[in-house]
Amino acid sequence: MIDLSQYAILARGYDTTTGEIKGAAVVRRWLSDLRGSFVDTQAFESALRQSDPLIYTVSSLEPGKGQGDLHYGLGVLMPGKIGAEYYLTKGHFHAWREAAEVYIGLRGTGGILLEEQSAGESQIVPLAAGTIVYVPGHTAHRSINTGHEPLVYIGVYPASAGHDYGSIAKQNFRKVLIERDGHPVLLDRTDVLATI
Ligand code: PAN
Ligand code: ZN
Repeated sequence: MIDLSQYAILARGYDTTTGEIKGAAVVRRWLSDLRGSFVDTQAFESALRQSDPLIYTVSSLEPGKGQGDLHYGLGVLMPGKIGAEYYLTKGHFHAWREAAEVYIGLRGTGGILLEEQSAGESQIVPLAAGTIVYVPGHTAHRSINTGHEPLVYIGVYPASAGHDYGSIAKQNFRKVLIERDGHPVLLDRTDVLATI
């Protein structure tokens, strides 16, 4: 029998402006934490010389660590660009590669860049207020804000998923989402690098 009293608070209030979930641990990522994530390293370094803004926060809750448990987090990703590339999260594979995730868009406009590990397929899937995105296992995922207000979403994933940032830190995503003529376009990283 499950002892419901062990889950001190079953319902949590959350704030889509501050990114706060009551009682949740908060991770804050500043621009300086994202060295190596953006395609245009010169634009990155010059932006960082100006200031080191907060790019995103994630408030996470881990109610249990059992096989069937779920963890979830509220992400708030600010609007902005480095060079022509929109603000983004670091992105990761789940350490347990089979682990999938559901993203629920609450506010703002953007996308999730998905990259399948072995087939090498990349796709940008719209993530915005009123959309739900399913991230399959074996797929790297990165949130990107293409709008003018914070992109706010909840991600729910198996407790045993774990986060593998190392693979992305080593080779990054193959595609980049950049602004061209006021619109987002998904391009090969190597092609964009050749034009910088
Ligand atoms: C999300 C992410 C969140 C921040 O909750 O953790 O969008 O991105 P990074 O973890 O890549 O910095 C998720 O996918 N959790 O598994
Ligand atoms: Zn994830």
